[in-house]
Amino acid sequence: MSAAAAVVAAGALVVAGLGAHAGAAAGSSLKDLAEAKGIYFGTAMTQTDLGNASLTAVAGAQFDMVTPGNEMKWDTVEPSRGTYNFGPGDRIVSFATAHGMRVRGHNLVWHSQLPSWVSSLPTNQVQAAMESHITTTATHYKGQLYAWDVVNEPFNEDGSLRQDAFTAAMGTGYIADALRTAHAADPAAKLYLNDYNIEGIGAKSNAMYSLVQSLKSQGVPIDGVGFEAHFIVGQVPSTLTANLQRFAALGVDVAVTELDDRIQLPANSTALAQQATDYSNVVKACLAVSRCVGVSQWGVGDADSWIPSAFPGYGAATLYDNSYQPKPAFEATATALGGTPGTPTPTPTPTDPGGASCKVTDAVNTWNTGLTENITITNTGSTALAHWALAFTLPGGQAITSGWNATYSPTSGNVTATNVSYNGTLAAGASTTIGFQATHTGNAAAPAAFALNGAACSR
Ligand code: 9MR
Repeated sequence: MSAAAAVVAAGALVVAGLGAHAGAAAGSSLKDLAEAKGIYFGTAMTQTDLGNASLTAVAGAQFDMVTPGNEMKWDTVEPSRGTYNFGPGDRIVSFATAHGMRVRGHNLVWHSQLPSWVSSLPTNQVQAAMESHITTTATHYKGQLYAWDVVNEPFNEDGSLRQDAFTAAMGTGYIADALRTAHAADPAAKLYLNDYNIEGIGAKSNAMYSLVQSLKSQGVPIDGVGFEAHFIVGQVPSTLTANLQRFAALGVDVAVTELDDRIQLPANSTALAQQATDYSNVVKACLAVSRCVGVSQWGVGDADSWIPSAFPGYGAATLYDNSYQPKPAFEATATALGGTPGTPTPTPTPTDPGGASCKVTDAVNTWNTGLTENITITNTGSTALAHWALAFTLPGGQAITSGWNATYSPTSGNVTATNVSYNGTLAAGASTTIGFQATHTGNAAAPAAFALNGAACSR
């Protein structure tokens, strides 16, 4: 990497010395390169990620699509029947909006991360519960999402339909019903079926293919198929492009939705080089299929990946290492997207709190068991915010009991205060004041680690 050409400071790409390589390619971000090719390049992000300034700097600079890792799943959104919790998902949408990213909703119907009340319902109540969950959730996010994974992971490895509460109640028909219900609630969102181990041609992808063919022939609203792409290094299926192509030929979009490429730890340079080839091959497969709309990786960096906990001994599965430095796969991805080989990859640095685009002043009033806290947030950046989310950490023993001018979730620990309808817009230089009342058990100190839309705030 040559020091002269490109660095990322505080999440913004600064390109210098382009010379003969001027244009979209040299030193460009993944999203710029992808957009120049007519696709997106995305990542999964969780609510916890929003408080990590290094991560959000990379995410905001490099990706133009966000999939909430967990925040729109049934167990988060409707933990008990008819009780909805959109705060976590809303915070992901706010971050995305503030950074010019689109959002893939994930997901409406899935056998996993399904609250137990659903699987405990009498069979004849499951359809109504599914339809209300879909209608309420898709209506809440109407107009805010690019796409929904309406049904997630419906198949077993042999291509048989996975047996769950939904098949028990409705048989295969639950899939068409879910798609129609989602379409009625948000006609503009692209509606997807999403699964893993369907990237190459085989029994499972054949089953998905037949299902999509049948749904299309019945006029069921289906717009796309998501290929998760949780790969093992060196094992990207050779039939990937042909498989994406045959689905596209059915008249649906295709997308790589959860790309990662796991390596047995410790990752050596041979494995990292193979991973670079793998990422490059996946991007090339998408670019080769005109209805492939984009590629998303699952987690911003290796430290955020689900792999080490799900596959002990494996990891290093993403484009960025544990310190958010780009790995060989990053440059290979940029090159596959049309970047100039050998040009420096942007080196993200954690957001410098001194360069943060926000300032917080706060005042606490305390009594023996309680306190009130008023917080004034100033947007010290140069662009207006359309939505904001202020993350902070409450001292141990404090629990918020009520608040004003923001919604607070959760009520202790790492809290996020999200704008309400009347104060979401925060012009450059503008301030807004919010507050809350909390109980405490002896420590009435002010919160710490304020961050606005992921950028650390000065105080
Ligand atoms: O990334 C998600 C992780 O945080 C959860 O623990 C896990 C639980 O199932 O789900 C992960 O995301 C999954 C996604 O929703 C669907 N495809 C497989 C992903 C990895 O498990």
